[in-house]
Amino acid sequence: MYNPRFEKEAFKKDVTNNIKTLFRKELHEANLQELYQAVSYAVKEAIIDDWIETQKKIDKEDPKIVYYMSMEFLMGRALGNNLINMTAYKEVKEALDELGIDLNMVEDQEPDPALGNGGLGRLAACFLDSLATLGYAAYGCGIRYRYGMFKQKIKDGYQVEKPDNWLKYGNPFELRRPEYAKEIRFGGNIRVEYDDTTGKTLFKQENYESVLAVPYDYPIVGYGNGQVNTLRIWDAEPIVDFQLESFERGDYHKAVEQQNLAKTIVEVLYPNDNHYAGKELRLKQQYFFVSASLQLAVDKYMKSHDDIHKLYEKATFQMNDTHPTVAVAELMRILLDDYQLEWNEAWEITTKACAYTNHTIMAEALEKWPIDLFSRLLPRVYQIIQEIDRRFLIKVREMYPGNEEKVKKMAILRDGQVKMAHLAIVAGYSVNGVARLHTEILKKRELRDFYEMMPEKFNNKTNGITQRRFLMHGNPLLADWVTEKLGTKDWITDLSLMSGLKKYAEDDVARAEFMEIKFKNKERLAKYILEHNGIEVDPRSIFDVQVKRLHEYKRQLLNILHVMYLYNQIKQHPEKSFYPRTFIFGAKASAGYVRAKEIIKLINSVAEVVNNDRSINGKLKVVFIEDYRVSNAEMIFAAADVSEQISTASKEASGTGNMKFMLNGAPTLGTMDGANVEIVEEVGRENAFIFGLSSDEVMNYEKHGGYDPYEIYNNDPDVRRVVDQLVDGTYADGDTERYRDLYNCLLKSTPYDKADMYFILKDFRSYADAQEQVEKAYRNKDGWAKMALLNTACCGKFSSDRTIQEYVDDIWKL
Ligand code: 26Q
Repeated sequence: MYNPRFEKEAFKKDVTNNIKTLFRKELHEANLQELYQAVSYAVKEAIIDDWIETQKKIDKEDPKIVYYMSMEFLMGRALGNNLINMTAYKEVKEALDELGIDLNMVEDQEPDPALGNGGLGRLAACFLDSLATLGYAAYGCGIRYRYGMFKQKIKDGYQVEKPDNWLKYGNPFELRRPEYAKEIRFGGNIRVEYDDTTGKTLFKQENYESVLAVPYDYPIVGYGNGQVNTLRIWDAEPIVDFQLESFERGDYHKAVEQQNLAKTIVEVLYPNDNHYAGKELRLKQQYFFVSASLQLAVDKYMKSHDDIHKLYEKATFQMNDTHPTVAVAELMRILLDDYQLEWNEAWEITTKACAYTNHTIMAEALEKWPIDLFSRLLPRVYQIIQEIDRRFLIKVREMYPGNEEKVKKMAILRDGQVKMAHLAIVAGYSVNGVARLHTEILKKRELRDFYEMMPEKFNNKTNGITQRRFLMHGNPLLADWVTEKLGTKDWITDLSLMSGLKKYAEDDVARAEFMEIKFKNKERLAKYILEHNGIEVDPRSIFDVQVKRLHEYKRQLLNILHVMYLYNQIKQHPEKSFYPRTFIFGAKASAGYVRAKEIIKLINSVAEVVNNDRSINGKLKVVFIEDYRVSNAEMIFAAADVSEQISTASKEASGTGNMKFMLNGAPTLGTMDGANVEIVEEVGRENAFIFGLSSDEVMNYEKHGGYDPYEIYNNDPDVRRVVDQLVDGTYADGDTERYRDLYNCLLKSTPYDKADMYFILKDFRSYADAQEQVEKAYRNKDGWAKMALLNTACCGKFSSDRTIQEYVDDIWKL
C-alpha cells in the first residue's frame, strides 16, 4: 500500500506544520506530548482518506454489517498500531529520526485507552483489528468512559487505585459525531393508547428521564488493505431543550438531574472482571449504549432499504457476553413501537439478527438483575421481556409436558430476577463458547437444558489474538527474524504460515538467533523493571511470567506459594545447584476484591524478603510490575521464557494471554484448561509443562465432595511449611494476622465457601514437579531453544484472523 502522505519529506512537513498550528511553536520548541499530538494528527490525516473511501465502498456495495456490541474495548495505544497497519511504521520512524525525534518516545506519550478490564475487552479489540484486516464491514459499539481502567500504584506493597484520566490532553484520533446523537429514556411509566384509525395499540413512555447519546468515532485500520472501519463509542450529554423547558417551569431540580445523569452514566468503567455486581448505574450504561447503537443501526439500514423485515440480511449484532443482552428486547421495542410491526414479525427479525458469546462459567459472573430494579428503569423493555418469557415457557411446556423442573431452570424471569444469559440464548440465533473445552462444558453442564432444546444454536469459536500488535509491534526483532526465515511477510495476515519455521528447530544457527532475540527482549524488560520498580534482575535468569487480572481461580496464590517453597529449598540446601529464576507478576485486583488485594500484598512481601536476602546470591527474584496494561504487556510477552497459565481446570473459559506468550516463544506451564488444551494439541505435550487436576476431576470434586486440603497439609511437609509461613510472620514483619484470611481460605470451610475451593494445595505438588521439569529443560540450552522456537512455529491457529473468519463463515454469513 503506497501512501504519499508518508513520504519522508511530506510527513516531516506535516508534523512541523501541525506543531505550528496546534501550539504556535517551532519544532525544536515542542515537548514530547506536543510531538505526539502533531505526529498523531499527521497520521490521522492519512487515515481519513481511507476512512472516507471505506464508507463510500460500504454504501455502494451494501454488504451485511457486523455490529460488535461490547461494554469493553481494551484498545491499547493507537499511534504505533495505526502506523503498523498503514504499513508506514518504518518510514515514519526514519522520517522522525531525521528530525531528531525518537518514535518510541513519542509513542510513550500516548495514554493507553483502557476501556476494558482484561480478556473480554482485549478480545473485542483484537476482533476489530481482524475484521478490518480481512476487509469486512464492522462497527464496534461501546461506551466512551470518561475514566477507563484505573491506574495501579503499589504503596507499601498494597494496590492503590488512581483515576485514569485518559482524555486529559484530548484524543487526536477521535471524531465527535453530533449529527448522529440519539435520545435515551429511562424510568417513568408506560401509557397504553388505542389508535382508532389504525386499530393499533401504542405504548407511550411518560415521566421519564432522558439523556442525549453522542457518538465518537475511532478509526480501525486494517493491515495494508486501505480498509478503515469504525469503533463507535457513546458519550452522554444533557438534553438542552428539555433543560430549558424545565427551567421555564421552574423545575430547576429536574434540569440538574438530567445534567447529573448525563455526567454519571459514562463516568467510569466498572473494574470488575468476571464478577457481577447488580448496580443500577451499570444497567443504565448497558441500556444507554445498546439503545443508541441499535437506533442508529436501524436508521442506517432504513436509509438505503425500504423493508424493515429484511434487516437481518444487512445487520447482525454480536453480543459480547450478556452485558449488552438488553439489545434483544430493545430491538423488539424499536420494531414493535417505532415501526409498528406485529410480535411475530419483530421476533423473526430479532432472532435472526442477534447472537451471543459466552465468556465464563463462573457462577458469580452470571448477570441476574432484580426485577424491581429492572422494571423501574426500563419499563417498556421489561414488558417485552415478560412476553418473550411467556412465549418461551409455552414452548418449553410443549416440548417437556408436565416437567415443571425444566420450566423453573430455564425461565428468563424467575426468583425475582431477570436472567440475562437465558434471554440471550432464547433470542439469539447463535450461542458460542470461546474454546473447545469451554463450549463442551457449556453444552454438557452449565447450559445443558438449553443445548438439549436447541442444539443447532450452539457452537465453538476458539479465541485468537492479533499478531500485528503482539508480534510486529511488541517484538520487532522476532518479527523481522520470522520474515527473513519465511522469506515473506505474508504471515502478518496469514499466521498459519508460521509452521514454515518448524524446520528451524533443528537448525543450530537459527536456534541461536532465536535465543539471542529473546535475550535482547529480556534486557529491554530488565531495563524497564529497573526504571519502574528499582529492582535489578538478571536477563540470564529464567523469566517466569504470570500477567493477567488477579482472581482466585487464576491462582496467583499457587504461584507465590511455590516461590516461597523454592526460597525455603534454597535456604535449606545452599549447596544444591539452582538455576537462577525471576518470577514476574502483573495484575490488577478489582477495587472491592479484598482477598485479591491480600494476594498482591503477599507477592510484594515475598519479593521484599527474597530480593533483599544477600545469602541466596540473587538466585531468586520476585517482581511485581506496577500497572499491568496493554502497552507494557507487549514488552513483557516478548521477554518471557515461561508462560504461567495455571487456573483451576474448568474455570478459565479460554485465556488469550496464553496465546500471546506462545506467539513470542514462551512454552506454557499450565493446567488442561481453556485454550491451553488446544495450545498443547498444536505444539505437542512435550513442548509444554502440564500439571494438575483435569476439568472433569475438578467438577467431580465440586459435585460429590471428597477433597480435604487438611490431608495434604498434614502429609506434605513442604506444603505445610509454606502454608504455616502465612501466619508465622515470616512475610509480615512478625505480624501473624496479616495473611490469616489466606491461610483460612486454604484450610477452613465457611458457610459460603469450601476450604481451598480452587484446589491450590491439591495441585501444589504436581505444580512443583512441573516447575522442576522447567528448570531441567532450561539447563539444556539446545532443547530449550527448540521448544521455544516450536511454540512460535505452532501458534498459527491462534490468530484472531482465524477466529473472525470462523465467525464470518459459521455465524454471521457475511
Ligand atoms: C458484569 C456485571 C457487572 C459488572 C461487571 C461485569 C463483568 C465485567 C467483565 C463481568 C465479566 C467481565 C469480564 C470477563 C472476561 O474477561 N472473561 C474472559 O474472557 C476472555 C475472552 O473470551 C477469556 O479468554 C477468559 O478466559 C475469560 O475469563
